[in-house]
Amino acid sequence: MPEFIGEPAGAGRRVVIVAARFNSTITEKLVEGAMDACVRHGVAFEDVDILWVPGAWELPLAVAKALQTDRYDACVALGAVIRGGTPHFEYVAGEASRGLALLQGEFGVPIGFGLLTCDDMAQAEERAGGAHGNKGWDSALAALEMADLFGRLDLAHGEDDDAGPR
Ligand code: INI
Repeated sequence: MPEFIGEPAGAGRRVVIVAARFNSTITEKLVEGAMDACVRHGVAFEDVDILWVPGAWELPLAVAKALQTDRYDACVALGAVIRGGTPHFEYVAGEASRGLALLQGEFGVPIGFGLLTCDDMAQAEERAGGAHGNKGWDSALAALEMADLFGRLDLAHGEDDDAGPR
């Protein structure tokens, strides 16, 4: 039985990082982590575009616009939603997550999910280069692995057109 597993092989791949400016002390670290993961895994520096948007709410639209260009093999969406005293958190975090999940299906391009949803700033810091690692790095790696997986699948089934990096 054929089995497929991707590797985070970035050589020749084009990546778009879409990041929210809201809670920028956190999201800047997520972007650094994602960028570092891409470059260390072979993506050329000039093949990574970074789009900054106001907040997590804006992530799905910016990702959609980026993927419509058909330029990218993988996408990384980064943001930090921190729980406040009102239900606002639930709407922003929930809709941004849902939007990103739907876009993966729509475009067939992997979107690394680096949207932190935390109770407080301390939790976010732990996940942006602290005790729990850097979720920007993790989500970039996942997106590269998925792009590689689909390349292998296409190769195995003779769909060479899409097999390699764009
Ligand atoms: N955006 C975030 O990225 N994180 C948050 O914690 C947040 N909170 O808490 O409000 C947030 N709100 C802004 C929102 O994403 C939009 O940018 C804004 O509503 C304008 O459309």
